[in-house]
Order: sequence, then structure tokens, then C-alpha cells
Amino acid sequence: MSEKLSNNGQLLSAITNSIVEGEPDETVDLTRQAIEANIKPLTIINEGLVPGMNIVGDKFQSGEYFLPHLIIAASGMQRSMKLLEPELQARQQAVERAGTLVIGSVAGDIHEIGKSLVGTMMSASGFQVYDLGVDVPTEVFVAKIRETGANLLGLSALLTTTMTVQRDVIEALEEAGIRDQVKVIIGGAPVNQEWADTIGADGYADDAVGAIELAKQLVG
Ligand code: B12
Repeated sequence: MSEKLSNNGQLLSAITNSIVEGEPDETVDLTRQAIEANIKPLTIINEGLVPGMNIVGDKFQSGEYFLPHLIIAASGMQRSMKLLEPELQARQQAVERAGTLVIGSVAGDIHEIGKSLVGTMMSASGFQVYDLGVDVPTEVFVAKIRETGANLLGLSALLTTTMTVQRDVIEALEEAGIRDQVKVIIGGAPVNQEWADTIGADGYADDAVGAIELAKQLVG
């Protein structure tokens, strides 16, 4: 038992290292091994892939890494996510539709991994999900809420320069007269509860599991 655990721990550390070292093929291989070893998909993400992305982000910030390092690390994580998405879906019981979520990364922001993870997890938890992708113009969010009658909107922003766009979207919903129809939840690295309160969002979560809990609380 303990040997298995320690092997699993080693596998997760190896996934983290492969992201940091910029070896996307290895990241994918190790992710496949972790799935075969029956490590839960969320554990692979939260204890293998994400710590690697965080280290890469820190090294970028300190000037040790440059943009190509971010791009290579992201490609490893995205390819692994493609393997993990069906696993995430399969492990959640299909439940009665809890609501309809429109989600996207706001205008000017092309970070998509966290946004997509939230979308996948919400879909696996019974929400109908419309993922609009990245760099989504404010008016497209408004139009999609109108078209689908969604009761939940998720806005992702990973940059301090794009988090203000989350406020723009909320203002645009007000101007369109549909702010009352939809609960707005926000997320992304520079965002917190204080920012959610400042811009009048209905909630904030710092990861995908938190997003599900929040969504169920708001519209479940
Ligand atoms: C990968 C990456 C990139 C990739 C993105 C590839 C892709 N296809 O997504 C690329 C290389 C394109 C990139 C580009 C840039 N990046 Co970048 N990037 C990152 C990095 C390393 C990891 C992000 C990631 O995927 N994390 C893993 C996922 C799973 O986590 P997450 O995104 O945080 O999402 C979770 C939560 O935040 C939350 N969440 C996310 N969205 C939502 C939405 C809702 C509704 C809810 C409830 C929750 C929620 O749940 C998610 C799941 O748990 C971060 C560093 C970091 N530690 O965040 C920098 C980082 C975000 N990038 C940064 C910068 C500066 C840039 C660039 C400006 C660099 C440049 N000079 O060009 C450009 C900007 C491009 C643009 N216009 O958007 C800075 C931002 C600094 C700041 N405060 O503004 C960071 C923090 C790096 C750093 N430490 O300096 N980047």
C-alpha cells in the first residue's frame, strides 16, 4: 500500500517536473501512466500538472524563464487535459440539469486552461455548458446569455490588465437589462472575493471544485 502511494507520489512529482522542464511528450506519457495507475483525474491535475504550471509562472515572473517556456508548458498541460477530460466526465454521475452556464475568458485574455477545466467540471456536474473560448468580446457574452437564457455566467481573467473587463461585462449585462436573470461568477489568478464584491459579481472561486460548489449554491 505505502509502496503504491509512494509510487503514485513519484509519478505526480515526475509530471510536475516534466512541465517545469518543458517536456510535453513526457507530460502526456506520465499522465497516461497516472490514469492507468488509477490516480484520480483531479489529483493528477491539482498535484501533478498545476504545481508545474505555478513553478513555470514563478520562473517567468523572476526572469529565469521566457514566453516560449510558458507556451511549451501549456501545450503539455493542454494535451494531458485532453486525456483527462473523458475521465473527469466519466467519474461524475450524470445528474439532473443543475443550470446553464456560459463561460469564457474575457476580451484581451487568451489563457484558456483554467477556464476550460472549470467548464469541463461544471459539465460533468450536470450543468449545460456553453464555452465561448478565449478573448471573448463583451457583447458576445451578453448575446449568448440572451440566446440561451443561461442562469450562470463564468468570467475568467488571468491578467491584472484584463480583470477589469469582468466589470465591463457586468455593466454591459446591466445596460442590456438582463443582469437579474444571471448569476455572475468570476475566477483567475489575480482575482479574489474582494474584487468580486467590488465589481458586483455574485461569487468567486479559486478552483474548479470551488466553482461547482459556488454554482450549486447560487442556482442549484
Ligand atoms: C500557461 C500560461 C500562459 C500561456 C497560456 C496558454 C493557454 N492556452 O492557456 C501563454 C503562453 C499563451 C501565456 C501568455 C501570457 N501570459 Co501567461 N501564464 C501562464 C501560466 C504559467 C499558467 C496559467 C495556467 O494555465 N494555470 C493552470 C490553470 C489550471 O489554473 P488557472 O488558469 O489559474 O485556473 C484555475 C483558477 O484560477 C480558477 N479559474 C480560472 N478561471 C475561472 C473562471 C471562473 C468563472 C471560476 C469560478 C474559476 C476560474 O479555476 C481554475 C481551475 O482550477 C500563468 C502563471 C500562473 N501561475 O497562473 C501565467 C500568467 C497568468 N501569465 C502572465 C503573463 C504576464 C502573460 C503574458 C502577458 C506574457 C507576455 N509577455 O506576452 C501573455 C498574455 C497573453 C494574453 N493576452 O492573454 C502572468 C500574469 C501577470 C499578471 N498579474 O497580470 C502570469 C501570472 C505569469 C507570471 N507569474 O508572471 N500565459
